[in-house]
Amino acid sequence: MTAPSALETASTADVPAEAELTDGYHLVVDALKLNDVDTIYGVVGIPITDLARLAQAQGIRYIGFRHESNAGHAAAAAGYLTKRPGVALTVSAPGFLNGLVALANATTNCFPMVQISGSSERHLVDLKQGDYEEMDQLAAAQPFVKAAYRVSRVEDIGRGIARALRTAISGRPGGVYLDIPAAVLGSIMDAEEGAKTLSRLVDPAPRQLPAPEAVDRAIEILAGARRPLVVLGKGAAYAQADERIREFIESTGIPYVPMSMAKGLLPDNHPQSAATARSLALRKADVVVLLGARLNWLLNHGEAPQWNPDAKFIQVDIEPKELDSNQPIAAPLVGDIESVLEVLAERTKPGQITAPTAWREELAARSAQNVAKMAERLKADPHPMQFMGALKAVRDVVHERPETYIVNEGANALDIARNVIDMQVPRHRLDSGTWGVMGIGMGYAIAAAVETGAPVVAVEGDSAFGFSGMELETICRYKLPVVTVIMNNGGVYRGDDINPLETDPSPTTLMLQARHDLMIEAFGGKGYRATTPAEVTAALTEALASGGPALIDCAIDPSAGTESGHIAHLNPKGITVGNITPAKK
Ligand code: ADP
Ligand code: TZD
Ligand code: MG
Repeated sequence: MTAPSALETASTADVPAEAELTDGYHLVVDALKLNDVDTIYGVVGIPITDLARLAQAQGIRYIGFRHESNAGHAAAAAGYLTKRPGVALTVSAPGFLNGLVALANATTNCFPMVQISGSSERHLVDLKQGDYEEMDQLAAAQPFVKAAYRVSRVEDIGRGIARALRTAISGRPGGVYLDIPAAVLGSIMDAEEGAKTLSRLVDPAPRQLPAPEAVDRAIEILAGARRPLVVLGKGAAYAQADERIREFIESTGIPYVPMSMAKGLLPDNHPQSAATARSLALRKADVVVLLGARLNWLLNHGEAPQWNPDAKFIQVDIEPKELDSNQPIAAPLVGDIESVLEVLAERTKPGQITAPTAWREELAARSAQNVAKMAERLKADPHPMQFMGALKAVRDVVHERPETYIVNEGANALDIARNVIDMQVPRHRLDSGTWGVMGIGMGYAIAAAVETGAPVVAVEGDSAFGFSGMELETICRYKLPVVTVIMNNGGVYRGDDINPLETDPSPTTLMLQARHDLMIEAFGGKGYRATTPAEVTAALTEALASGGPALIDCAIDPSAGTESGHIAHLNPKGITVGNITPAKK
């Protein structure tokens, strides 16, 4: 006997025979449309295949992936780029779990995202009777997300979706899990009654204004600063308060340091950017304004010696719990960045906050020195090709096309690209983020292309690329303008590590001779192999001009790169074991 399908088990008992009917599938799609969800990223299977079909038939764009993590990462990036929750759709148990990595990562990055997953029969799951893809998904999701909800009755679908979207987008954005059991999708109800259960969110992410006295406290501290500094984080980019931020920075003259995804909020060549004098700026600043940036590991927790131990922090954040997490916050400003800066501008007297010239000049002088040093390094063109040479070529090509989105992951491939490739417009750089996660590459690239229609260049370490490489097929299937550029140094960090026993390749070794360019050709995309910066330039120029899917495999010196890139200090020390050959420095 085969198991009854969700539709066969659907209850129609309460519905009069002549009434027009609807079902859970339709109500989910209607609720999403009513709330302006126009794209779903997912992988189909029982019990959500018909949900994806119906969504597509009703005009929601459905992007089908090869693995749920990548679909989830795409939804997260869509949320970040559009300031509306990205939606991922997964099947029960394993599909759900594959997607959960991305949902947890979205939560960590404060990106608004909803993962909707089908789930198995509740009564079988709860008694652990061994259903197909059995799992208590609601409980499993709970520790990793901003919130997790389950819809248990067809008449609650509208409420469940509204609640999930609202939770993802309001306050500090994050990942929300919404569990919809198969039986609920297959349940039937009167169409008119069903329509009444749906609602459109009013003001999904309300503005949050700071208290005037909190703003005055911050103004007073800033007015007395001798070496003020602003740190722009990805929360500032997400806030889409670009004009306000520019006005605040430029009217006060305060130097700023952008975190990686805040690059481009103001163009990287802005005279007040202290990105190229970062260590000096952090070490000496006496008053620091954190604008949508957490004092986490990426900012050394605000601790000496990287920071001035006497620095006072002013933190602008929408999440009150964030304050004092690492350092005492002298002036907490809880609210959304747009509103906080608006009130701050209103309450600041003309000329009250001005960055002293001596400080600006000190940073500018250091910047000039560092830029000159970098220019020297970029000029060198050794063979075999180094990261710098390949990435300078990428930089120069995309500089001509500032509308290009940059996606970036890897270790050295990430750290060096972040420094070399300057950004000119806000929210055009997407990277490994707060967790430093590998695997976001193709998902983020697909979302950037789908959501904006603009060209995307994904700069990938060869290891990093492997986590989502099969999505090249997705990129080709949807004919997306994504050019993947692989920094192929034949390994995790480096390609020249040795296993002293000479039995197997070392733990960090990958195939240096791998031809990633041939992979994309299998799906009809255009592959290039580049062994010199000039070849990178030619390939990328041609690929971007074509507007179609392409991949450039860059042959990088296997001895280029350092273990763990710029975060080697995070490796636990232990005792150095003499007979193990570490990666050469
Ligand atoms: P980065 O990694 O770039 O330093 P983080 O992800 O650590 O940035 O910090 C982003 C911060 O921005 C989070 O603490 C989040 O609560 C906050 N945030 C997100 N959106 C807003 C907003 N609209 N207004 C104020 N703060 C925001
Ligand atoms: N798994 C996941 C999901 N995230 C991770 N960050 C890692 C593993 C560990 N890891 C890093 O932190 S960077 C990296 C791994 C596997 C890959 C580095 O190699 P690469 O870059 O080829 O991508 P470079 O240019 O060779 O340094
Ligand atoms: Mg590598």
